[in-house]
Amino acid sequence: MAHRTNTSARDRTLNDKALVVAVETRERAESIEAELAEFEALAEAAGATALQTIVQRRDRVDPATLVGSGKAREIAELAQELDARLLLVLNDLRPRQRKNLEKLIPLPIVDRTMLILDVFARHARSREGKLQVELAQLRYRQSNLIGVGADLSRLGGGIGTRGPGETKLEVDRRRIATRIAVLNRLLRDVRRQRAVRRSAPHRERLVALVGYTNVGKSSLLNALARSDAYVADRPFATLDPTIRRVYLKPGAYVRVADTVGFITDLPPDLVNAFRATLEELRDADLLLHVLDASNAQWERQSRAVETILHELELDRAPRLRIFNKSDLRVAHMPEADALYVSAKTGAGLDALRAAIVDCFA
Ligand SMILES: Nc1nc2c(ncn2[C@@H]2O[C@H](COP(=O)(O)OP(=O)(O)OP(=O)(O)O)[C@@H](O)[C@H]2O)c(=O)[nH]1
Ligand SMILES: [Mg+2]
Repeated sequence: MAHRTNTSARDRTLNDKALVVAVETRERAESIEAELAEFEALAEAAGATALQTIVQRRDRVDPATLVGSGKAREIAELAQELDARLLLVLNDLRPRQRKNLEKLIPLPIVDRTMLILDVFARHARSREGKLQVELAQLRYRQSNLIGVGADLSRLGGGIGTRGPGETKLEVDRRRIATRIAVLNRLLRDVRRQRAVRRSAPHRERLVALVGYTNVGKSSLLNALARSDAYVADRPFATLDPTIRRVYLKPGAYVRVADTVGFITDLPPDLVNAFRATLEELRDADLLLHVLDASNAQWERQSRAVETILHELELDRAPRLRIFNKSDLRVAHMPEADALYVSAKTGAGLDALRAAIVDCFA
């Protein structure tokens, strides 16, 4: 397995102490708790520790500084008191808001998109995955006018600066465009090679597991194929697609593809990164949309997945909805007639195999 080259940068960030800041507008009131919990899980997956979370309630975000400027000064003081090294902001930041906030709070500011990109940078394994993440990071910096030279040296290789290549830290704004062109060329080559491999004919049908991150897609693949794909209790454990052969009934096998998990408000540049990784999905004869039966937010997650499938024009393939982790939630089943399985205990897997057979009958 390939390893990231900048281990030292990763180790250094393990102790990144962060303040989490969010503005709760009225339309966000209902989901803010869940959004913050997910945001903190992302922070953790990126190697940061949330020291404290500051939520400001406002009718709308401040167009100049996101939070009110008084609040921003409070945050600056708190950051100093707690010796925070990083400001993690849940809301989307406009370039102007970022610039003004940076003036008031002398900390590197990392928004949700940068955090997600960072988790990806940290965990991408394949060459294509690494190239994609670096490209998405550079494009995001470019379009949000996030300083590179000065900012990066100030960040010192911490969260929000980590890229799959060490040299990335030295890349300055003028060279970003050149690097983007190089990455695009390299990606085209990698994809061309993969397209050749993919076009090899297969007799067996292709079934793809899709779903929100951390619902148990890889676990389910392992349970079905008796394999050992990587599983972890954190967002974005899987970044590279894996395909395994799965037995359905005597003489009948399918190929099952595991894919990268989805998340709400997936950054557009990452959708593009997904687009390539998820090419396998285009060939799928059936999508298994995996839901987490133990998660109170399963409906919100389900909607996010459906939206992304639609954006990627992947919503034409037949779909089966499957509630995983049924071992954790026996009393309160979200839908009476849905398929309930547990990758952990193996419950419902025979019914799932039969359902797949039916789809292809
Ligand atoms: N109790 C229980 N836990 C499960 C079950 N299936 C998966 N898990 C746990 O859920 C966590 C996430 O599992 P993964 O298989 O990595 O989930 P994933 O959907 O592949 O996640 P990403 O690749 O990050 O998108 C792990 O801690 C698993 O052990 C299940 O049926 N029951
Ligand atoms: Mg996975």
